[in-house]
Amino acid sequence: MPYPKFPESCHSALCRHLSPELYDSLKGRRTRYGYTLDQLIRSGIENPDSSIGVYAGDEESYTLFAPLLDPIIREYHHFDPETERHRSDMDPSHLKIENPDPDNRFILSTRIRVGRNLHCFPLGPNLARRERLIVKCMVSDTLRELSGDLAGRYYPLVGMDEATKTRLIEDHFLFKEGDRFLESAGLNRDWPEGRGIFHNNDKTFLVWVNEEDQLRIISMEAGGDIRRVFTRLSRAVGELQKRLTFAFDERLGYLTSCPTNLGTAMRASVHIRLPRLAKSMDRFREICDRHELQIRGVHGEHSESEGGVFDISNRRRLGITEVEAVRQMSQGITELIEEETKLSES
Ligand code: ADP
Ligand code: IOM
Repeated sequence: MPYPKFPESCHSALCRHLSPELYDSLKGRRTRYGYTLDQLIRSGIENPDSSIGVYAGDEESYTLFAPLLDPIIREYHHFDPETERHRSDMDPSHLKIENPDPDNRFILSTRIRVGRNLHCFPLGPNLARRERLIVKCMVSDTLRELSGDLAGRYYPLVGMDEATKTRLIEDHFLFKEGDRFLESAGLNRDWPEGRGIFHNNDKTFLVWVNEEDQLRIISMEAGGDIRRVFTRLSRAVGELQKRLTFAFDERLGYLTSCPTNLGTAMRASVHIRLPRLAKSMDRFREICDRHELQIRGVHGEHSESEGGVFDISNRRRLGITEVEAVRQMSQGITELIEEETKLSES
């Protein structure tokens, strides 16, 4: 393939960092699992409105294609992969925060997820059909061993009726189907085979299997008790990591298919109602930028806000511990609530 043409309107990290010279120097490379530059960048080329536009196919992609990926990682996470090392801390006793909205006036729900992939397998974009099924069996068998409040059931997507699927998606429990960014990255191959969702009775602990990452481990509940959601997540991840070996790199932390998720692979978010700030977007963005928070719509990435409700989460995931990322999110949310309250009184 020749050097790709990006439209004028394209602002993705890919189009800003891939020069014709860099493309030529990397185009002949192939990882041991056979992943190429063209596969790595396909999503960003087919979807010029991507924010990033690259997906790694395996652990080695992060070293073999480092001349493209390192600058993207540096820019997104403010972390230098050449000189720094990631640190992890999921110990809830280190998280000293209060519920920013104890009267439930603003926060509808809190959700914290981490992405994980199994060591010794390629990442999702480069996973063969048989490997995906093995991953599914390993993960669902492991989940069956959980007990107490983490015990639940695995529901395969194959055979799930449309009404159940739609309800789970609308209630924010299940991933959407047919995401074009993932489609171009090869993440939707053989859909829906090998995909599914595990959840406990209360739907406060969930695991997505074989979506953008092989596992998305999720803790969520109504309201703003961020610490309780984090504590449950930390316990669940601890139980799973006793039984499964996750892809991890000393430098880059947990390895994920999208470089925005490296490190903690954690996105801690609240769904929050901020109708007045929604009318002062400059002020809203300024507060979020200062706290390194990302604004998404109510149906996740690439969706719009509805009724003044936003999904606000930590933006950085690498070079920051899990505890620090949650604390940062909580502090930003506290300031957003203060500002919304001021606007309603003025
Ligand atoms: P991810 O966080 O897994 O990268 P998305 O941004 O696509 O992916 O979000 C996945 C789903 O989780 C969406 O349905 C989204 O609305 C839901 N979600 C995210 N944050 C919250 C929250 N705080 N409360 C309830 N649902 C949430
Ligand atoms: N994580 C991924 N879905 N995203 C950053 C896609 C993109 O817009 O590049």
